Amino acid sequence: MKELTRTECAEWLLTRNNYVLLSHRKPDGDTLGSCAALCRGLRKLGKTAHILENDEVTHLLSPLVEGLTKPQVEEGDLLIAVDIAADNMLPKKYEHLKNCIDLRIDHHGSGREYTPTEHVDSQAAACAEMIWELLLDMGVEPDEKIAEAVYVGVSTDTGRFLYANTTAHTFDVAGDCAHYGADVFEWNRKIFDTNSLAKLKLQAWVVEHLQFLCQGRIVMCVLPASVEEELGVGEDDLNNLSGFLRSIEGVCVAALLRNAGEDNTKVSVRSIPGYNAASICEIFGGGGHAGAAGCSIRMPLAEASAELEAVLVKWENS
Ligand SMILES: [Mn+2]
Repeated sequence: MKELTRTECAEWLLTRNNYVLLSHRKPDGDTLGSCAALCRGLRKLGKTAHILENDEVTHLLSPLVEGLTKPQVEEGDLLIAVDIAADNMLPKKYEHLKNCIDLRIDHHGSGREYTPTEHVDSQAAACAEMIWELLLDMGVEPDEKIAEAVYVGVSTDTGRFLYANTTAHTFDVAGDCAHYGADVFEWNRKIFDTNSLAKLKLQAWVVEHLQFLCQGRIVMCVLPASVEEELGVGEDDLNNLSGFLRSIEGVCVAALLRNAGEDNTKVSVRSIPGYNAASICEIFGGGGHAGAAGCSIRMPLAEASAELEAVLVKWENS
């Protein structure tokens, strides 16, 4: 595997053609914003570039990739994975492509190598931050659409500049995006200041049904599938629900438990600095980051909850 610096990556892209960009499963603002900005930038340079259609793009983010996609790979296309940490993050539909990807551009330091060439910067808060620099290196004059796509990537991967990954450089890139005409207010409103009613009802339910442990330093909530159904919540509404629990004053560790099939429970853990969510999830064979991690417990919801509670209390007291 060959690692490329930014300059080498710019050179790699400038000397080739016919690019197909891949986003990850459950595509977020960063993978789609990065794909959109790179695709537009390459087109500005006279290259042929497309984003491979991803069935899971939500209606909120679909405007980013509008007019840039194509349904399948053609002979002679060069495949680039954008913001995809490991080949198991590829959309199911594109699993057959996993050995054909030419380049990975990514900011996941924990990523697994699966391409012959990669450009990875684990210091970047968002992949879109890397794309912005890469485009400038290639001599692309950013336009409003590119700026908007990069802004969506940078703002979403930093939780609107709240997470610990946010650096001065992240703000610089976001500032540049505003300078080049990104409609920052409109995207912020759409992405961060709009909730479905179902999501707010879910948050209300969670507040009524949570359970504090260890004098309120730990909070747990067990969310049965029947409640999800009753409230009519979708995957988008469940996004970062454990982060919502973590935001309660005094809470150091928050855990949300959900049904994942009859005898399986999905656990999502969030923690503040000084507490390691990943080390809790590793006990159950899961993993993630210090602040955000997940695991599955092969037990029905109630049993898994009792098991996790015992582990959390023991862990907090050790
Ligand atoms: Mn990302």
